[in-house]
Amino acid sequence: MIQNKTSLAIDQLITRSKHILIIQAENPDGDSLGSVLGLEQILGDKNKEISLYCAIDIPEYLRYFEGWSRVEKDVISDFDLSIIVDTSSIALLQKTNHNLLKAINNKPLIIIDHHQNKPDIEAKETILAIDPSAAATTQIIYEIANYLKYPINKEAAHVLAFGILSDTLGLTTPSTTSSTIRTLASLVDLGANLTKLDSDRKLSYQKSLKLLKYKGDLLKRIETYLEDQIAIITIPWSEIKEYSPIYNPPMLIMEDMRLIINNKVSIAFKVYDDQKITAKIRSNPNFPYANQLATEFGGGGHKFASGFKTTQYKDLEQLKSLVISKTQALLNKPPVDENI
Ligand SMILES: [Mn+2]
Repeated sequence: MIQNKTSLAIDQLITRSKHILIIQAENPDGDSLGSVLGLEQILGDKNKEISLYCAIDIPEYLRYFEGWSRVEKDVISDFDLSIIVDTSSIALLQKTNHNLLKAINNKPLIIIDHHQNKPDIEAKETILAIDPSAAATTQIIYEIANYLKYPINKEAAHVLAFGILSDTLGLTTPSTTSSTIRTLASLVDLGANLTKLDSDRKLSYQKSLKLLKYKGDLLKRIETYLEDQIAIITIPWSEIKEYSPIYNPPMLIMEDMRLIINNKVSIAFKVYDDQKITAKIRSNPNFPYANQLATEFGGGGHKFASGFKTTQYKDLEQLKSLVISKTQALLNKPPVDENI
């Protein structure tokens, strides 16, 4: 829970501000988008002028969600308060315009976040509203608005619910608590439409017939090694040229590869025409070494999602056998019990 005095301090800053800039970090997701759109509604109803900023484009998979296009990359400077949502780490604001960062530093700042890390963003006057026990930033926004008796209109309730469902994968992650569910229940009372959220999300899965047939080709080409523990797909340059502008080919089948019985790690190679080869690595919870594997080849990432790029290999077969042997070494590490 956010302390009452924090909410009251937030209220004071908002009351004395006219133009508020709301910022997402460089990894926008459903929760951060729901947070900015929810705040846009709630603070808009308090007669504030609102601008939404994100240094990078909102990813395609979120664009079915109405309102995403109001998030801008343009830098504004005439705001008098900024609010950063869903991160408190400066490492996620590296692409943010330098002048904008300076302006943020010189004005009051509110950070609303639910991540565990130690906050390292600081401005002239900073209020931290951070609660790692919350399953989503939108949950915290609801709690603050509710405490301050700020009206939460139907649209706000809908987008805040979207944030919760998105970060909790539909209330199924270990971060989901009874208070997450109570918040969602209140948002439903206020007009969030869960049926619409789900049908909109399913619409975003629609693909052209051409892409669906191409996915069929890719499925047939999956190779597996070491009793299906490793699954590999290779995308040649001709297909990168043809399909990448409409869809990133590995994303068509990597989830299916992970569902192969015994699979621990899935790798998609893209082979370019200039000796560049990229690898996207996704692993299951029993193989939390995706980043270690990528690091061996000059890349990086997270325990279950990583990647690398190389120009050192003339042919893919050489790289592939090296990747397989490095993976085998990691497979031989003692088993770990990992929570996701
Ligand atoms: Mn979040």
